[in-house]
Amino acid sequence: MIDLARQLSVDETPNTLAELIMKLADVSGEIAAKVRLGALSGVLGSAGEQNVQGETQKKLDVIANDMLKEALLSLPQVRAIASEEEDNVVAANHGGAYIVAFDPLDGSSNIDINGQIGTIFTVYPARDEVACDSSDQFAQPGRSQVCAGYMLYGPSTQMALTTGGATRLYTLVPDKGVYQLTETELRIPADCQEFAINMANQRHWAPATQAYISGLQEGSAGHRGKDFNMRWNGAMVGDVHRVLMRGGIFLYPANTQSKVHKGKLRLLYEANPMALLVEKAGGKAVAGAENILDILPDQLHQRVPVILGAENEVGIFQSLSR
Ligand code: AHM
Ligand code: MG
Repeated sequence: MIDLARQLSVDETPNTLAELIMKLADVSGEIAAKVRLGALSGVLGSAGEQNVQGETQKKLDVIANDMLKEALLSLPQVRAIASEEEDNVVAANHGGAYIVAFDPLDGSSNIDINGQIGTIFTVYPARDEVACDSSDQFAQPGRSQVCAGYMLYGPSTQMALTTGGATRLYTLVPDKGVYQLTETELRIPADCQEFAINMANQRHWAPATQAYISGLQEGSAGHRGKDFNMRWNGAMVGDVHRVLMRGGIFLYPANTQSKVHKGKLRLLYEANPMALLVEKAGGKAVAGAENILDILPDQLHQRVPVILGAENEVGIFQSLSR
């Protein structure tokens, strides 16, 4: 078996980027150990605070954020970081070549029910013409990402990663804290018969989204001429992981509720890294008419609709959005 460090070297990942990825991997091993112990490690429950987006933080949101933040700020190659749990960009080291954004604990509502949760991360080149602590550091389209990935804390801890080439899958050996390569190249079939969406929001969707989902529900009796199944984890990491492993389409579309009229998920540290992983696995990721990776962000915590997965299926949704 090939471990993460060896594979990064085989992939000719620049040393400074490989070190950064190894640091993220090490911290995720420590987070996974806390998650595995659950109530025994005192990490469950609410932290009693709200983040900049008005969401109540769980203890594990704060713990994971602090662990990742401390580890990344210590690296000379990191110029700045952004996190779902930080109001503003945090400056790190002036000479750093990279900026890093992350959702320390995705799927927070699954923490206390022993459900799937994860960490999502992305790395961009630092911008020399911009101050370290400026949000403009991150005003780059998703196509500029040099690396994107997530760790899924499930029955086993796994990391999906692309450094610009294939989307690879690694599995953590818990006792050793080492990730081993377990899938060299994930591929998403172009067609599918499985979708993931929070159906409770149905009445708030745009007419085109309502029509598209109705077509899936009608199945072989409708114009699509085939049956679809539905799965929903409530954690993007879990739902996107399933799409990467066995295909399907995942949707968190725009809806008319005030907070989420542009979608619920955040462009920088949720939509963009997942979109890159999906595209590198042969899939497609759109926000409606446009590809997620082409969007130029105008705010650090900007939200976007996210529709990703099987190329042809996402294409059908996209054609209805035009
Ligand atoms: P989080 O980062 O605070 O956990 O929020 C993001 C999560 C996604 O993982 C998931 O797809 C979505 O929120 C589910 O939200 P909801 O249950 O409100 O539909
Ligand atoms: Mg999240």
